[in-house]
Amino acid sequence: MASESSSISPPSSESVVYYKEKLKSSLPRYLLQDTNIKKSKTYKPAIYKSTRRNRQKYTQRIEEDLESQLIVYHKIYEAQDLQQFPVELVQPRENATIFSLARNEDLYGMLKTIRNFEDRFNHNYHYDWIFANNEPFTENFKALVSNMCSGTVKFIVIPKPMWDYPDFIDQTKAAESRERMGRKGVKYGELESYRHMCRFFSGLFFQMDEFKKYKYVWRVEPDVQFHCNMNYDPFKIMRENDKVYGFTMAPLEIHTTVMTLWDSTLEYMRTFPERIAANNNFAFLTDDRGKSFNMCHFWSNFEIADMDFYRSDEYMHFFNFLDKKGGIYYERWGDAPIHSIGVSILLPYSKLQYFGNTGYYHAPNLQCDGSDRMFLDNQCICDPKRDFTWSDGSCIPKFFEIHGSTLQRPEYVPENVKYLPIHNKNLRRLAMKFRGVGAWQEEFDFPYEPDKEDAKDVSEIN
Ligand SMILES: Nc1nc2c(ncn2[C@@H]2O[C@H](COP(=O)(O)OP(=O)(O)O)[C@@H](O)[C@H]2O)c(=O)[nH]1
Ligand SMILES: [Mg+2]
Repeated sequence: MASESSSISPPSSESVVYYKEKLKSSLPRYLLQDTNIKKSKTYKPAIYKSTRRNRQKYTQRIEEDLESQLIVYHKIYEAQDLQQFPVELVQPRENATIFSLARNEDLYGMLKTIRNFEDRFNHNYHYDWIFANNEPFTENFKALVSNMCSGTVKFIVIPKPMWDYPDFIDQTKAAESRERMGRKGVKYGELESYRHMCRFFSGLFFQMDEFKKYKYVWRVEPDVQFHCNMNYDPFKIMRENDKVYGFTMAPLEIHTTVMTLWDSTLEYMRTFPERIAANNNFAFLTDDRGKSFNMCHFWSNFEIADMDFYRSDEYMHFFNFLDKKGGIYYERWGDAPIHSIGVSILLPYSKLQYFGNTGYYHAPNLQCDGSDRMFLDNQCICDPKRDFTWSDGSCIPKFFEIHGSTLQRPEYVPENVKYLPIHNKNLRRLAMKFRGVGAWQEEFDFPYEPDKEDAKDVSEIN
């Protein structure tokens, strides 16, 4: 396989300056529509070209929106404003949407995030933004949020079956487990809603009608921050490089929430070896050749994904298998480990994309890596000393170590930064002893990239 670099090079500063000057002189004006779009004669999408074909298309879109009984707010850009933009600034966009799940009480955290996300990225693209809630959003939420977004905004009430127990779950058992985990102080252990949320993200959201027309989604949570500009379109990176899953950070899962997730994963791999991808990312998930889960997972509060994969038989078969095990409710399996395991065993690792230098922050972790040049070009305001990505508790170094033969880690990362198997005291001791040499990894025959034959071996390991 050809060598590929996973770091993103921002566009030249000349072009950034050019964009900025253009933006200053031609900021788009917009109108905030009220919900009664049927009466509106001025409806136009964010990127509007006044041709007969477009008019027909968008009239049809209004009708579809009304049919689906959604409350839809649209920002209206006047065509002449857009024409002043450099073409690259607004077009072409990728077939993608931003997505936030939020409660009404998340309003101010959401506004803070939107303001920041628009300033750092989306004012260049005006990507659509979908907001979903298990309850109706208040008028106040919709008005303030719409006012902050630069693209078309949609508010969705999640259909009840997508935020409820499936038939096969024993709700008494689930309640007992919540009570027990709550008593033990497991984070979110007592929360029913948290489990519905995890299931919704794991296997459901992309099936909602509103998502069907989009290929890519970028998940953004209330209260997260971006401390660097994104002077490029990550969706474009995904498409041009045929990537399926984009991530920033990879911390360790709380092991008490996934007590049997690994057993179920191995059972899946044993039962359906033909479904396991060659050259996959399995080795990322384990430090002992598959015996145990090392708790490494991509932190899904930042996630850029190709939803065609989520909607595929490959992923849905895997999700349904795990769903039936009941661990989402009887334990507290999160969407982050479920997505991470899914993309790691069902896809070649070359489909996974690390996004560096975003300055992304979700409490308590910060991604603040990058070269000096990137810090300048992207106007980062985070402290690199607080970077979690390449620190001891992070699994990102492991991702690059195990795929080192074909995947170059970013040049700016010092050579002495190594993955430490945090979750396992014995392995950690071994790694500390041989730190910098990588001998502990040889002990376990790394890099380990199981192909279909290897997947069968997993049964022998266990
Ligand atoms: N609508 C709705 N959103 C929720 C609920 N619980 C969590 N969320 C959203 O789900 C995402 C993850 O929840 P969060 O509390 O941040 O969990 P954490 O990131 O794992 O600590 C955030 O976007 C929340 O706004 C809920 O009960 N209803
Ligand atoms: Mg969160």
